[in-house]
Amino acid sequence: MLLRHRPEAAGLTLDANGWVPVADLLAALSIARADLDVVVAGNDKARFAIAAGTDGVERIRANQGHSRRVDIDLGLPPAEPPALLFHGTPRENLPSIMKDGLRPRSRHHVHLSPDVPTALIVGRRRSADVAILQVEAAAMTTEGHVFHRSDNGVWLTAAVPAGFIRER
Ligand code: HQG
Repeated sequence: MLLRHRPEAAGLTLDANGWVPVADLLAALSIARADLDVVVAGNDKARFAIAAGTDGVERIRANQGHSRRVDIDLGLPPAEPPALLFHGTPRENLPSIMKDGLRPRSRHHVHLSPDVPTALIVGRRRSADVAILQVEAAAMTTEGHVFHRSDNGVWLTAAVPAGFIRER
């Protein structure tokens, strides 16, 4: 939450790539390093990365999913996606998606899953009635759309035009 959506609520400032010193986060949350390690290791989606910078300072960031209002650049290189990627969404969104395509909404990117089971899990966060969409990702790249793969395997792109989407 703090690292992706409201860092300023805890007095934290993310650097341009979304990193914050581990020591600052521990101080802001009043928790011990061991507690943080349990959270990071136990996270089901490997949401967080910890790395030492060239200055020797250990920093932490979220791997993906930042709010658009948090102005950071993950610095992920463009990546060649597989032929198909998947997206799980409440069925009620389908008319709008088939008209306007997939939009990033409040996030920096549209999030796409590498397989159907993962897309189902994402969709079920929001609804019991989930539609699974198939996105022709490789075809999108031939028309200039750029993809990135986050460190936890989520595929990111700016938007998906409706023509590349069909329901499975
Ligand atoms: C929908 C979680 C109508 C879109 C998950 C989705 C994921 C449209 C919702 C990650 C639309 C946005 C991302 C359109 C998009 N018309 N509905 N034109 N375009 N939508 O949460 O993909 O916990 O921002 O289908 O596990 O659900 O954050 O995106 O239902 O990996 O780490 O608008 O969030 O990870 O919802 O989930 P979200 P998402 P974290």
